[in-house]
Amino acid sequence: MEHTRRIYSEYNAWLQPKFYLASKALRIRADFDLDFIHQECHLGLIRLWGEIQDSAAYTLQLKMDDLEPEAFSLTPLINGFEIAGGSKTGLLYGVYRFLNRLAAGENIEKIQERSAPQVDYRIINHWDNMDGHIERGYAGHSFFFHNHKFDYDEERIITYARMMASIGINGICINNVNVNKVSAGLIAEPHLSDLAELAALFRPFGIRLLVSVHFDAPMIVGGLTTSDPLDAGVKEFWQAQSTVVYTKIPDFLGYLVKADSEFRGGPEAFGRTQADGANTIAAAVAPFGGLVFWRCFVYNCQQDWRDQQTDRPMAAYKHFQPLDGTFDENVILQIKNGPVDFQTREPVSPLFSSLKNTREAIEFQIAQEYTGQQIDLFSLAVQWEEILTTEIDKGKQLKSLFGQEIVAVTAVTNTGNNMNWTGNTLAQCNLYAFGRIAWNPDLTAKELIREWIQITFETNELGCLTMEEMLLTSRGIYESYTAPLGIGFMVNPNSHYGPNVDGYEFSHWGTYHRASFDAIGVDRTSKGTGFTLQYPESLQRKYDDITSCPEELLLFFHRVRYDYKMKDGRTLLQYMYDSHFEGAQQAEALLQAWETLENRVPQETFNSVKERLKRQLRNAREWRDQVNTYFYRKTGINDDKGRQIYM
Ligand code: GCW
Repeated sequence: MEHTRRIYSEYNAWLQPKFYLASKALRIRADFDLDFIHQECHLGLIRLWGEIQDSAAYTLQLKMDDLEPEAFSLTPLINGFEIAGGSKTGLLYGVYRFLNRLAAGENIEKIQERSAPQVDYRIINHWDNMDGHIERGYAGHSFFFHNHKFDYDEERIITYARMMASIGINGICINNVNVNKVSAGLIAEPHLSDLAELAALFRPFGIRLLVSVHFDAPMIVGGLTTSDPLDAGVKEFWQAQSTVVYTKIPDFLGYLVKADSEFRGGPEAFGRTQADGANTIAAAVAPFGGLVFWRCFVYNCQQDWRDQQTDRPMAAYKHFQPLDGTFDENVILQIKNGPVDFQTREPVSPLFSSLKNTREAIEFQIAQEYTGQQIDLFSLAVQWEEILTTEIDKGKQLKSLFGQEIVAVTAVTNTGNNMNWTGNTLAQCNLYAFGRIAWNPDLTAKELIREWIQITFETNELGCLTMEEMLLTSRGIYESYTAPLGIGFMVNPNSHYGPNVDGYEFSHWGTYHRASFDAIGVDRTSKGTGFTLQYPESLQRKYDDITSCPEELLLFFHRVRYDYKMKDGRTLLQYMYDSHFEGAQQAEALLQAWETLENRVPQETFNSVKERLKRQLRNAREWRDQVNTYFYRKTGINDDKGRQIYM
């Protein structure tokens, strides 16, 4: 037991002992074949109660019941409690949910819940490279790989699997979508045997593994001269190699593919369509019940900034919408939540409303690439709630597609080998919220944030409220001192942290704000680039008309003069100035709020979060000054309130 406690306490995250409730006398009863779940339950209760005194009087009953496969129910009984699941995995979810609710301080007699996930696949994507470096990783190195091979601490993997299962994750893709020559070999020996061993560690937790595969694997791994998906030899390669994979790992979930995207090979290089590419690989895994997650992040990343015709957000739709209905049943198109690239604010990708006969996965990014890099505070739950409740067609919200066209929810994770998993302890909240929202998109940001705080910290109501307020406001604060109104980017090239207004303005990535002396933004209306035409008519009209376009997306859809009057009467320019001055001030308020939590959270957590909030404040001031100076120099117009702008 000592040993197990050590695992829990070393890795500071939910499901770790934040406090011991008084030990409880109870007996756990389970069907004879539920050993593993019984153990997990026992372990969790020991964690919370210090010890369990065996007594027949109070019984915790674990059982299988007639529920949907992954569903569970939690029911208090007279002198006992019942956790039931529609399958072993369902029961395991029930056990973790029960433990988490106890950890949040709830009274066992009041815990009652019945729950089933709305989508079948809830998946974490790691962008881990086999050399150990994580692309867009802000919490240390990979805990799977080191030095071009598998290299992991088994205990950490088990703790991780438990953590992920406790929020309902059932699929994990362990390597970066940017597959290189080494990781292309994950589907072949010698790596495949190691992959099988790792899969075995996750299996008891109901988690199936996937890997990102290289579209050119037929050449890299198979030694062929082509990867043309319609070539007979290429088809044979995928079939033979997949047979090898499934022989080793019969419950392998499948492949994730980034093709024709950011210098990656793909079907279009051979004059074939995205469907040709996806279907060839899908046919190879279909006999084994495998899936192909095919990313829609396809655009021209070699654009000339002089070219005003090409509009990057339009690309995914252009490539995929015409192919609707032509993908095999086991292909799932994986679509980023917005049409550009995980910015602080974007509209919802028009692919969601326009693909009618294709199975889809929505892809979020928990790794805070453009949202503060786990230095600046940014609660993604707030952003996700907005996205999921966005209207995508006459009164229909995006989340209504869950369990319909959207069969999977995926996200790029924010974890690494830092002791606390996510670098910034408060960023754990995003990881937790992702799993919960993938399970149930009706949960609000406020609920998710509160749950996580209560499970993770032992603090009084005031402490909880302080943290809750910090997290709830964090997204708006970050947005206001960076690139608000949907304009996006303005970041330092490559690192994507810190301000650089023209950092991407004359580059080939297609992300231009096109600021001049009198206006800023790209006209994406039906009279401009035509992007809005990719939406159903009601939305197209809403976005086209500058007066009905949601103001927070103003500069995503419209090119606007600086003297344009915003809804509250301020000019656009004044709005920009205010936003940056106020955002930097609020960043300071975040730091002050955190300072009130000293002695209410573990000292180490207090110190490291404080350090990050100080860095955030420096960052916010830098953004404020660079952006304000930039617009002052373009326009020569002063701030109404006469605050300091550097000339
Ligand atoms: O936002 C970009 C990132 C790349 C990433 C790419 C993608 C893994 O900057 O690092 O590549 O998106 O989603 O494929």
